[in-house]
Amino acid sequence: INWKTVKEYDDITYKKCNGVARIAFNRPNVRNAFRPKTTSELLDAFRDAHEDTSIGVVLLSSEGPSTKDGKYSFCSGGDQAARGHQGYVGEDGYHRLNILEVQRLIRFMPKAVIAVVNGWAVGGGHSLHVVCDLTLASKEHAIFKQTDADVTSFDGGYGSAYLAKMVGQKKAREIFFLGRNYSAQEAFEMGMVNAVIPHDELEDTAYQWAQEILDKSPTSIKMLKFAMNLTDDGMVGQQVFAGEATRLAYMTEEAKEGRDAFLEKRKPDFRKIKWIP
Ligand code: 1HA
Repeated sequence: INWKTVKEYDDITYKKCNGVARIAFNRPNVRNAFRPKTTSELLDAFRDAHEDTSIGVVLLSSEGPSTKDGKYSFCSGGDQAARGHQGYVGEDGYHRLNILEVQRLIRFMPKAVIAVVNGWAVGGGHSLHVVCDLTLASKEHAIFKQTDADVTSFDGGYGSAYLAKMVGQKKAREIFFLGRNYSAQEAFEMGMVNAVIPHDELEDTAYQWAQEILDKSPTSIKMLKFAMNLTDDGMVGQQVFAGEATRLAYMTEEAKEGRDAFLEKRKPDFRKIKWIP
């Protein structure tokens, strides 16, 4: 895969190749925990991938392993060393929780986002994989774990409530209430992982899945993602889905008539349009 670096960051790497963007955590020595700088960089990269019309699939991955002990991690959630009394403190001194904005970008992006879990997916890092459209996990190194209740945190949105839709209420409560470790295989059996992949093949497999998606109709993928989001996202889900419906309506003859009539300062002639059942 001929990845080209898009932009240099401190806490993440950002590359593109052949319709695929790869955004990866790059703090392997703290298990890829995110601090405010990390989330700002993630927002910047995700916004670029969102706007880039040549990109159809985003891989959310991680660099590693740790140079300290050779262990792999996807993401261990909020950096506890950067945590103040009201949130995570950035260089500007403000307390923030903007990983939730990253979650929303993933959720509402009109493209597929694949979590490539090559090691620990813990706390807010676990929630990130939950919100991605698909999850691929390393057979040898992926470990799924929810530590929110160990550190007085709780992702009460997608991380928990949406997880419960995915793995069932009992299992989701077990994951959060007991905070145990789950292997890639166990996560697969629960329904929160799409495939368990030998570690050495994980990145290539994710890229190959992305290429398969890129062979599909972009409008179909987008509408299907938003349709599947809709019932869980309330009025915002309806807004996002309906926005795309509006775009399709704009492409019709009657939309052209409506626009032209306004610009020509005349009454639109919608009578010529058929009421197709
Ligand atoms: O839930 C939310 C939010 C909810 C709503 C709104 C916003 C939210 C934002 C964030 C979050 C959260 O993410 S809360 C959950 C925060 N994360 C954690 O509680 C996980 C903490 N880490 C661990 O439990 C373990 O490190 C581990 C299971 C991921 C890995 O264990 P392991 O392999 O035994 O490694 P360990 O020795 O513990 O860690 C290696 C190094 O990485 C340590 O540093 P060192 O002693 O080498 O100097 C360790 O301190 C560091 N590290 C690991 N995770 C974090 C971390 N440093 C800071 N923050 C971390 N999360």
